[in-house]
Amino acid sequence: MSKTIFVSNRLPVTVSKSESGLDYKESIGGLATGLKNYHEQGDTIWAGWPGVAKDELSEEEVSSVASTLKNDYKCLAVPLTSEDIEMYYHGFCNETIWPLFHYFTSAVEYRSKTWEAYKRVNRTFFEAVDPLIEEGDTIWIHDYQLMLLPQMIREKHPDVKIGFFLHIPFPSFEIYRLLIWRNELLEGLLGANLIGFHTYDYVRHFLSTVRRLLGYEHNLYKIQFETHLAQVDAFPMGIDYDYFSKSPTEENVSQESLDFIESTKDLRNIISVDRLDYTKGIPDRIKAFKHFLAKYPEYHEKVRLNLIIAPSRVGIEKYDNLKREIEELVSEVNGEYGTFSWMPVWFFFRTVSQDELIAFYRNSDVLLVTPLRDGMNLVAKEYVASRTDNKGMLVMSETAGAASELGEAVIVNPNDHEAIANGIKMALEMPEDDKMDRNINMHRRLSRYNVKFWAEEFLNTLWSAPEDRIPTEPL
Ligand code: ADQ
Repeated sequence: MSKTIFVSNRLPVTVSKSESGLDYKESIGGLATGLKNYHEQGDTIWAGWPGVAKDELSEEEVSSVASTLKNDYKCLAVPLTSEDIEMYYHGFCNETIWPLFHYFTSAVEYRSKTWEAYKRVNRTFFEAVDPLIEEGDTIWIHDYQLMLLPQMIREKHPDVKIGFFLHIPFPSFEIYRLLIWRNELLEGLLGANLIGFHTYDYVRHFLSTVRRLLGYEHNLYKIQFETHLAQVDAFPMGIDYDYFSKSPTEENVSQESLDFIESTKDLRNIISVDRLDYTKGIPDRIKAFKHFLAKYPEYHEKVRLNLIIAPSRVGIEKYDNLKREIEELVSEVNGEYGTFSWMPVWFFFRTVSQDELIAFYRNSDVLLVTPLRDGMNLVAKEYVASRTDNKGMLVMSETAGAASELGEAVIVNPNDHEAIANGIKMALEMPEDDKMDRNINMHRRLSRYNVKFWAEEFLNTLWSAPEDRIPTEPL
């Protein structure tokens, strides 16, 4: 019987090693939730790196991790060394692809050593999944860490269905062309039968890049590549709407959070939730909030910005510097505008549970999410879904993929502090019936196009993707 193999850099479960032994923690978050149903019920296996380097484990531990993941989680551990993680993940993935695809061209490092590591680790993933692949199987590969894998699999297994989904933006041709290894990555992707992006803009960018760099035209989003057709389309990722729109059970929310929420009841609350990343536009957001306080003094002592930022890529200089910059900006605003009884910005540097997040979302009048670039941005969708009373308002930047689906939000340019300040005011002062209308429309869309819909749409399209040549004259 045919099976489905999911492949992503990380598994839906993270293994860590402490003095008390090996610990297994299930990941929450979009991808794990979206594929959960398929993974639990179907004939599936999920391949990825378990989160702990091979050389940090004894031989016994390596085999114990492999068998626990296989038997208890239906996962295949792809063993990576600390050197792999350093050169491939921290190196090529996060110093080259991540900044380039988010339009941070001056931050991009072009190092042939990390490129070699990227190729080597994609090959390691191939060697790990290769023995599992049988005729009739489906393979769904995720994200920018594994862009060479589709073609590697295609070469050895020309008849299996291969899907690829990119979770980050695909940049315009003028940006993408800067990459030294641009053709290799495109050819790697074109090994897939179906290549999915969050938005039609990314689809357009990809198609025009393929045409201009490789000379392949598309016919109705289908590209004839070597002996197969690669279909390209947009699949905007949704959220687990039912989860976010249900009431959190009080026992899942810590007393500390409940007390904090209670203490802000008399204020208008603005919330921001992000992973620490320079693409998320956090410093500009704080500066814009400062501008809001300068421009609208009637809001002094009445409003608060709560920043909840999850630690990410810890120990990397750029990220450590960003944290420091945020801390300095927060104290600057608080020093300048705070009073003995009011602190305008609260900064929490931690990951909170999903139920706590829902409790924070529900207590907030505004979600301020202003990434400079973001493939989608699920936080925006989670906030709207959580405020089932339709009394919140989303202020979001136009450069997040989610902006093309949530047009009823207050949409701003994330570099324009004046526009963000005015957007905050507009959201805080929006008449209730206007807010209600906008939110109802967004709820309708989010509940229908949820994460399960996303996964089903992608897989159904992959299963029905045509395999043969396009039956037309050459273009
Ligand atoms: P991310 O860059 O991680 O994802 P996002 O889509 O916002 O960005 O997802 C973040 C997830 O982490 C959300 O589910 C959010 O609730 C959670 N989260 C963030 N901060 C948190 C905190 N402090 N505590 C707890 N949870 C927190 C990448 C791309 C995005 C794309 C997704 C999915 O960069 O553009 O939307 O993949 O494809």
